[in-house]
Amino acid sequence: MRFGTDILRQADVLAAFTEDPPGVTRTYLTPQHRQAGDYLASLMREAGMEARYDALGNVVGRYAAARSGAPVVMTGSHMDSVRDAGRYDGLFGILTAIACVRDLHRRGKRLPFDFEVVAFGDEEGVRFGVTLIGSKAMGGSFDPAWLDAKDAGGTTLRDALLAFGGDPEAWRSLDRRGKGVVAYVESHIEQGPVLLNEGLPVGVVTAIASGARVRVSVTGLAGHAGTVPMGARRDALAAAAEMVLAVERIASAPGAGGSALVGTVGTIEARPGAINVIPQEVSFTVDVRSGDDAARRRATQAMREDFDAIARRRSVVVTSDVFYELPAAPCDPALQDALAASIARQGLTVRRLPSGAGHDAMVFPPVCPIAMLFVRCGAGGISHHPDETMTAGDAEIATAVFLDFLETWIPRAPAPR
Ligand code: HGY
Ligand code: MN
Ligand code: MN
Repeated sequence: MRFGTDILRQADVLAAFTEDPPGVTRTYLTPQHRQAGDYLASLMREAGMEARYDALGNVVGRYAAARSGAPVVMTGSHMDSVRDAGRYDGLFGILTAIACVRDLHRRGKRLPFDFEVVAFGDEEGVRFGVTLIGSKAMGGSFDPAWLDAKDAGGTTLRDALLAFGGDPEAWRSLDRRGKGVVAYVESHIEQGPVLLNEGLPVGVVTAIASGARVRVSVTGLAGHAGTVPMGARRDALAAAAEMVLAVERIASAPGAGGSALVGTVGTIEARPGAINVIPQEVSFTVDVRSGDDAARRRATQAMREDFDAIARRRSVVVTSDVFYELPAAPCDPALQDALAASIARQGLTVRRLPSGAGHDAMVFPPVCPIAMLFVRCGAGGISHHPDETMTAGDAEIATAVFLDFLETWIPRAPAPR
């Protein structure tokens, strides 16, 4: 194999840069972020690229065009992970692009565009609760208020950036709008079962689902678990449990609208957290997705209204704050067709499919047209889990498709945005 075996070996090396071995957890601006960034920068340089950290800790590799003043094509993905993650989410998109450049450089070939490969430092938002930090700065939607966001230890994003050697005040310098970028094309594992179930190694993404994230806080009244009668309680956790089931009910309702509406409560915390005390404070988060923005907004509103009704009935107080909202990101039809043609040239069936997962690509539409190439996941398509897996053969095919796209796609001048 030209690419696949190396890519999986490199992913194994990166998996060792983790905060909680043998699991894979790598969060923003940590020593593990630095280890992964240094390793990826070394792979980029070996492949014939310039590579550097930018002000927000992303690693930016560049393979210059044959001529100066050429347009820019960007790719990349994220080098951070969720907790107890797999080893291909994000990283595959970086490694496959570096493999393409290594092959071009070995053949002494340059492209009709500057090719930028970005390893984003934070897409998952695990440490500071803010997601897509690097890509949003490049896409022009960075909010400087995030610099005051704090991690669990009370460190602000600003201080963590300074400690990492970044420059928090230079976030504007990352903005790629109006900078000659003509396309952003990201490769990523599917993180679902569609390609696996249909026996296909790769697919072309049609759109990236919209998402909203809600922080919910429920306040009741603590009390002695042995003495407070059931009818006199204001149990914050029992109320929150009803709210969690409301999320599931609303997201599962037939005709809830929109393609693949999903709702997830991924985190919940009860305080004081003692076995013999009625919970007084509960905080949890809701993640709502759909390919249809209106359906996602309707579902989120219905959930919040249910939370209020449950709180009234149980005499507790609930607050809910939508702290993250991103519209669905359609993929450019011409770029989709170019990826489809590259897949067809490999003699493969072309399958177009939506992405239920969010990706760095989804914040690039203000910069340029976007597209994504999916590669099959094994183990039922599981992801955000240690069992996440892919094969060297599929990594080989996806990289060959991406390389074909890079060598055949002709950039148009950047459209005014
Ligand atoms: O949540 C997502 O869809 C992505 O993995 N950050
Ligand atoms: Mn992820
Ligand atoms: Mn990802």
